[in-house]
Amino acid sequence: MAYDPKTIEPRWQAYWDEHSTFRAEIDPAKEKFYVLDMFPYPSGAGLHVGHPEGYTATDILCRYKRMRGFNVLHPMGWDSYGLPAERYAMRTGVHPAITTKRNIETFRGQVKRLGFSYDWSRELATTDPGYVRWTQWIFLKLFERGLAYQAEMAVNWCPAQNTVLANEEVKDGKYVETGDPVVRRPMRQWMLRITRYADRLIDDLEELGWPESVKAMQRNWVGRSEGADIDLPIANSNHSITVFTTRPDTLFGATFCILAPEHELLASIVTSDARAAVDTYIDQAKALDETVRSDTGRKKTGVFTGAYAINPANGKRLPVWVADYVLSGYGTGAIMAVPAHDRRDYEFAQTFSLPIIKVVDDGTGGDIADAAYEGDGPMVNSGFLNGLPTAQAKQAMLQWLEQHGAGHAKTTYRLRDWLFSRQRYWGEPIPVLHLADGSIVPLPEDSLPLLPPELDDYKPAAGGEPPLARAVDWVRTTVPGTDIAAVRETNTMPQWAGSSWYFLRFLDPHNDREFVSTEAEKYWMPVDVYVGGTEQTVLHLLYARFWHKVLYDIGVVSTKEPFRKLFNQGMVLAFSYKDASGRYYEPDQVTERDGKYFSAGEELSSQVEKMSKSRYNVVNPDDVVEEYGADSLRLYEMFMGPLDVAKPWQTSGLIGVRRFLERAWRIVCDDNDMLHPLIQDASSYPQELLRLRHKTVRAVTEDIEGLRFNTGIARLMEMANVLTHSPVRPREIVETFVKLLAPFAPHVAEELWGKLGYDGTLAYASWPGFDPDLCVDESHEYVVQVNGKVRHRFRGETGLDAHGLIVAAKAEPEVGALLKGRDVMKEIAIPGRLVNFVVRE
Ligand code: ANZ
Repeated sequence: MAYDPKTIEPRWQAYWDEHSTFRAEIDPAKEKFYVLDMFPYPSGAGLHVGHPEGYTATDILCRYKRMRGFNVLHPMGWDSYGLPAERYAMRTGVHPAITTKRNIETFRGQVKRLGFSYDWSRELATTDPGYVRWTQWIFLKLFERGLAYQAEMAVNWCPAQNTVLANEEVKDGKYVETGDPVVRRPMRQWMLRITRYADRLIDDLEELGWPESVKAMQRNWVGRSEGADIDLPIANSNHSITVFTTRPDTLFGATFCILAPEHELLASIVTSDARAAVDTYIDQAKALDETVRSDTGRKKTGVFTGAYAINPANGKRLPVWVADYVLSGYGTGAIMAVPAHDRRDYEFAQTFSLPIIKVVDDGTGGDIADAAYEGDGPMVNSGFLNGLPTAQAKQAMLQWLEQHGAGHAKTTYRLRDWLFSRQRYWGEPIPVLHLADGSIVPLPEDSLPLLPPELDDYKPAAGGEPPLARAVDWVRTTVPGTDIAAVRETNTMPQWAGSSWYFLRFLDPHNDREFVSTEAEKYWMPVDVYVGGTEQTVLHLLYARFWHKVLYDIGVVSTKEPFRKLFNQGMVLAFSYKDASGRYYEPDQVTERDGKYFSAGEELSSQVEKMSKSRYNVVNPDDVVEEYGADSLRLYEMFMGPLDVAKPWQTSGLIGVRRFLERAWRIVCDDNDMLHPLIQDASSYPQELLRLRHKTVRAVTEDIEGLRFNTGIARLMEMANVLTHSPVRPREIVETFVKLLAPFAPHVAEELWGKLGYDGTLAYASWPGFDPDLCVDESHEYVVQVNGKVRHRFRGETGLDAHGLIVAAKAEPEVGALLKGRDVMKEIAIPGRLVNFVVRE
């Protein structure tokens, strides 16, 4: 008989279930705390040890907060629309709803076996009809407000998958999931006007407790640039080109202009001599991907159009070129080139021997630029701007442009509207009807949800017709309440839709009148802590914040931002083994000798990589639970290292945490699993133990608050070691230890709580406090002298160094009074003994 997770863990999980221990109810008398995990896509592969990393972290925080008296909301659900279920259906004919249901059951079972304190009464899946209804409702609200519209768009079309892809699904001209080539092609699409929220998506980041790096990624994605649109007339024509620049101050330094190859004015301004060369160039450029075109390392190419633009500031003629590094989708698709102060323009000018005129003083003197100087400085060679610093020169030029009708201030964004339609089966149908006259009728709210129709064949049709178009009887319908013929929209929403608002549905998951009650929303929002991986979070956060702001504008949510604090967990990696040819080996084919790895005599290299089936390095949490128990898995997930860094899984580490739990068990129970004799009388505790108790409580409390779980566990291990070897076991200290352990390893803690004589769960037992005076190590008496005379004595931490001792002495109010208004010339500290302040007499 001893610590036996196999019997305790299922028992406590059943207890929590039966007693709804973690059910959260609105309670205005209590302070709320909403902790959210990024909910998983329930893939066929099941849970991966990466998932419980974040889930354990949030669970520790939740269990701790409950013990501190907070009303904690901690829900879990499933992001269950998505392409893998649809692909599986194409291969096997099994309906995605069936696969999804099966996968959710697997996931739920796996998650439950880890003992997380979720309020399972709030479980939801984005594919639930009751959920789809409100996702579609949000779409109707977007449509009503003009935030959803149709457009003929050049889209990323993947011929192999017969589908359109979002920009973020395409990298280097390939579909990131499959590697299939992607081409550009115009098609009718649904778009969401996220660009209208660009400023708020940047400005409202200010108030958030997010990692600076994540905020920076949000800012970059929106990409706000403040500058000007400037009009340059084309010589001998009545055309003019408008350029966008962030540096209107440098207008006097413009020596040529460039149009993007797609620019519509090209056809009208190119001279007949230049036409052939320009056309050839345009054809070449069209074949190139934008990421290639904007690669700064690429050699600059371009062709002169034969046309000249007039610089409005000084009347100079600027040759107009066409070059592919100017993109058609950004700004106006045309630039004024200032080679002295823009690196790309500099290279271009060098390549084609175009003039370079310095207009910002870089402080080196001289007029020749050997490289583009992109910094600020006083203006030179710039007429009325001369001598002005950059910021003022920008203002002065803007004013001049407006007065002369030659331009105006302009803010440009990198953000594009959100391409919101997909030609897929397993997604929320877009809830609108098309009439014969081309008009669009939104479905009435009370007809929602509109679920995808039954189909036998889920493949998109060639040419991009969505699979839903095959359900002819479903497509052909009438406008509800009338006999006007209509056809349904056959595009579906992207997977991002369901995950853009699930944190709101968790607040009131069974409400069938409104998507969240005002009472629940007001009480629970915002999410206090949101934890998830870094992959794909830039867009998820952007989309969720956008929808949230729209909902805020319609008055159904009361906070501008949904997630107050955000934390990204690092990836769980694993060792893999491969031979010189790159072939991977399963771990049980590998043997280790002297730190080297072999398989059948051949030496293998070992590396730490992302887990994947093909590398044979995936760890299944079920196996770990089976062998070591859920509490060990939880502890190990947290003990591997700081939460936010990537770290390799090492099964040997599990043995260590399992031993720690056995030791914890033995602190409370004897060999017969009976409670050890504990001493009750606090006055007979050894001081050392008492101090250890207070120090550990403080450290563990601070570590949990700061999400530094690895160091918190290390403190618990130290405490366990001392208690194990201690000849006496004071009850209060042992109970404190069990409480501190509870958030990390809840099953064993519950069991030990019972052994200590308590009934029921310790989930709401009060978190132990600490006395700061007892958190210092053994204290020691120090002497304070002023000019060599003893003036004060105080108790401080043992072993302070000279600096620490001076700081501690000055912190004494009496010392403050002694030194007040006096000129301290020297501070002399003798560690272990005294501080002498030498003051002017
Ligand atoms: C003149 C100039 C002078 C510029 C100078 C920069 C430095 P961000 O900050 O990324 O918004 N630009 C404008 N439209 C472009 C397009 N469609 N394709 C490629 N480049 C474009 O960059 C704005 C700057 O990028 C603009 O300011 C313009 O070059 C260029 F000393 O205009 B600048």
